[in-house]
Amino acid sequence: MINSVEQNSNLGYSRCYVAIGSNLADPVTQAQEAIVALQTLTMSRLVSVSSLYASKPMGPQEQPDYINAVACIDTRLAPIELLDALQHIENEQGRVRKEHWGARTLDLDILLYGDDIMSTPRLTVPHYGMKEREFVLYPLAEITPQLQLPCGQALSVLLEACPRNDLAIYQNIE
Ligand code: A4P
Ligand code: MG
Repeated sequence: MINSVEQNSNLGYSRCYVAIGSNLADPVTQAQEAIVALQTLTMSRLVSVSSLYASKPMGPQEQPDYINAVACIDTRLAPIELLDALQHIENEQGRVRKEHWGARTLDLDILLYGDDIMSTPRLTVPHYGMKEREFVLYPLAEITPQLQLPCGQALSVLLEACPRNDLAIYQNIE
C-alpha cells in the first residue's frame, strides 16, 4: 500500500496530504507562512511540499488568481484533530468565511488521511473535489507521482483526464 507508512520510526503516524490555497493578502506569503506553520504542527512531521502554483479561480470569476500547493505530512493527530489544527492555522492567517468558493487568505483542505474513507458533518476524506481539480492533482503528482487513492484509482489516471488549464509553477520551494 503506497499510503501506508513502512518505517518502524513512523509507527502510529498516518500519511496525509493537505491542499494549500490563497488568493488574498499576498498569496505567496500566505502559502509560505502556512508551510512554516505545517513544519511545526504538533504530533506531526512535514515530509514534503510541492512547488507553488498559480491558478485561475474555480467558481466565481470576479476574484484574484490563486496560489496553490500540496504538502505531505505524517501525523499522529486524529482526522478531526488535524482539521482543528488546520483551521487554527487558517484563522491565525486572517481567514474570514464569507462566500462559498469565494476569495480567501488561506484555505487548508485535507485531501487524504492515510487510506481512510470517511464522511462526517465536519470532515469528508478523500476531499470531495480533489479528483477534478488541476490545482490539486498536479502539485500532488509532483510530490507523489505513484500515489493510489483509497478507492484504488491511480493518481496518474486522474491526471490524464484533468486538463492543466492555466496552471503554472509559480516558485520552487528549496
Ligand atoms: N470539510 C469537510 N471536509 C473537509 C476536508 N477534507 N478538509 C468542512 C477541510 N475541510 C473539510 O470549508 C467548509 C467546511 O468544510 C469546513 O468547515 C470543514 O468542516 P471552508 O474552508 O470553511 O469553506 P470553503 O473552502 O469555501 O468551502 P469548500 O467547499 O471547502 O471550498 P473548496 O472546495 O476548498 O474550494 N480556485 C483555485 N484556483 N484554487 C483554489 O484553491 N479554492 C476554492 C475553494 C474555490 N476556488 C479555487 C480554490
Ligand atoms: Mg476549505
